[in-house]
Amino acid sequence: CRSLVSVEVHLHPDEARHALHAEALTGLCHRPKELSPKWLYDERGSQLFDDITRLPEYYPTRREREILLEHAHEVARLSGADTLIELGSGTSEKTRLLLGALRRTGRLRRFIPFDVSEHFLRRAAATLARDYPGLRVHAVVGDFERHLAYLPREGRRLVAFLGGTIGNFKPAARARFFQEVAHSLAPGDGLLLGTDLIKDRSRLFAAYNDSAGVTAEFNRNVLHVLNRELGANFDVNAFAHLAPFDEEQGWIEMRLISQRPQWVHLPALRRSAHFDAGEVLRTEVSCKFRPQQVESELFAAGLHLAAGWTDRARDFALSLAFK
Ligand code: AVJ
Repeated sequence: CRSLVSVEVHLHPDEARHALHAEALTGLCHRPKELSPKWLYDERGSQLFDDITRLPEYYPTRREREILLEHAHEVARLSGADTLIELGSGTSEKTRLLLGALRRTGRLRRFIPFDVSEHFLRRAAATLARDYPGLRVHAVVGDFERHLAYLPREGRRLVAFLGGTIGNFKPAARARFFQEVAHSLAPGDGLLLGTDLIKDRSRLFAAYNDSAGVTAEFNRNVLHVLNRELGANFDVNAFAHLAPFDEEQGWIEMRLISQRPQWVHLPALRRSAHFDAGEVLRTEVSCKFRPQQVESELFAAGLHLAAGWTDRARDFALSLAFK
């Protein structure tokens, strides 16, 4: 029998390495020094993030699952979709809630996981094809900031962007991203968006500064990535983790703080970077939203909110919008 799994690659490993070089170069010259959060997710980083999702303080994953458990069937019904596209498919359990609900409408035909990691995609695609007989799984390897135009065009599509990952975009990049999603959708296609909501500051803080120190390990792991990929010599233990909430920007900001003055050598970039004592390297922003803000930002991109749900604690929101 013919396999129902296929893989399409738009982002090759050498290209990803080149992007890391370029971004590290600009980011380490930037004031404050800054790195893109996508470099947090090598194999160990992905494992650490998985551990984070089970921490008592880290509520977003549980809240989003709670919303999906309760409302996936409405999402499926309202979307009328036969094709589920998942951007950044790091969430196979939530994927299954959506696939199950779509299958029960009797329309589901295709699942298109879209992710930067070919290795991860191949594994996930094979498992899902096995567990959903008849489902065509077409994995697309790409960067959702650059390759959305390559998304397959056939079928009535529902694009899911879950987990609050949209929070990693700063406002300008977020507006660009919504516009690109809108551009790649046809009338009737939908976007299902997960956003973390503004809440009590102490709970926000605790979620990103957990007492077991897993988030700190996750954050510092990016220095291991730079050591390996750029031949750098970061002294990982000379950087402390802190993730405060920036009231003005409305985002949690993950920082690595140099504990002493130090030089770091980056042979692959042919340069060295100096860190003052107390100097900050920003590794991620994670924006927190008001529900009204999500609706108006989607609207500005030409996407119309059809329904929105939150969990009982109003910690997290799922929004369903159509073009
Ligand atoms: C995967 C981007 C949604 O912002 O909450 C978790 C990543 N960073 N703890 C988030 C993260 C620190 C997470 N996202």
